[in-house]
Amino acid sequence: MKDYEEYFRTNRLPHIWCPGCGNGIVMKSIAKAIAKLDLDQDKTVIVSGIGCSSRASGYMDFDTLHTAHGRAIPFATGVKLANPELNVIVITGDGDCTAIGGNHFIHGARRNIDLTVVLFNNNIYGMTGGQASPLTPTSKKATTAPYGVVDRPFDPCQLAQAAGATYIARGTAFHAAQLPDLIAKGIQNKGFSLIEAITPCPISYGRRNKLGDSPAMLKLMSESAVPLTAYGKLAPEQQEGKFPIGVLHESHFGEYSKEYSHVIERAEGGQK
Ligand SMILES: Cc1ncc(C[n+]2csc(CCOP(=O)(O)OP(=O)(O)O)c2C)c(N)n1
Ligand code: SF4
Repeated sequence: MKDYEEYFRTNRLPHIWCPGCGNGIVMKSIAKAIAKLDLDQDKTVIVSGIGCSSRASGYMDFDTLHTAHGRAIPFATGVKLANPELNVIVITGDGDCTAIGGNHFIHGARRNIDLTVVLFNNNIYGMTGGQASPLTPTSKKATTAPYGVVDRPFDPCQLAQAAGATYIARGTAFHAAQLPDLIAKGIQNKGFSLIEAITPCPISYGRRNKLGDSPAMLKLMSESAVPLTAYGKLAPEQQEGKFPIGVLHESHFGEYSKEYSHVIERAEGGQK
């Protein structure tokens, strides 16, 4: 079994991330999950969109695809259908996954295609300087909402569950010891898996919203995140400002590339 550090392209360092950014914690958690499962490096593909978080694919020593903004899931779908033996991991930001890529996200989950989507949720468009995303909480400030966001954010985990994803988990950069296990379970699920990783962006989000520096943002995560079972026991008013972490949903449904192979067999056999 390899040490997780062997999964990085160290010649690509230093990375572009700001001091205090949580993206490195989430990227390391993906590498640790791969090391834990001892995945074949030559059969593991990492696909990302565009954004600060999506730059992670360039630092990871696998076959990697840094695609177009919002389009990581379609590219990953193509990779998986072309070679269902591959482990395909998607790295995506909250804007990438739920704004411009929102429809792909919903339909990836609906198909239950075997992708492991790690959603780096920093609640903002980090790379382009702080525009609001569909996961920016109501009343928080963004360059596109200097007086506060009016829209309600949606919950990407509930959205994925409603659309048909068969494994859903949420973790945070503060709970760095738990995150690799949540990701590893997602990789093991033969279907569409979502791991929402809540991560601090002190520059484009925290600063504008007076949330303090990165340690202060991590502290806030530690106070707001509650393990699922304990969260379920809280009264609605106690749940205010808090969110559940851990494995949130598991179910079974036919995996898309496998189902599609039956279509190919039928077509080759001349059956309808
Ligand atoms: C089609 C297209 N539209 C817009 C952009 C500009 N753009 C680059 S990254 C980005 C948002 C990044 O935010 P997010 O996906 O949340 O990732 P983060 O940078 O926060 O990790 C945008 C709008 C682009 N590159 N391509
Ligand atoms: S802008 Fe935010 S998300 Fe992007 S590298 Fe800086 S801290 Fe990280």
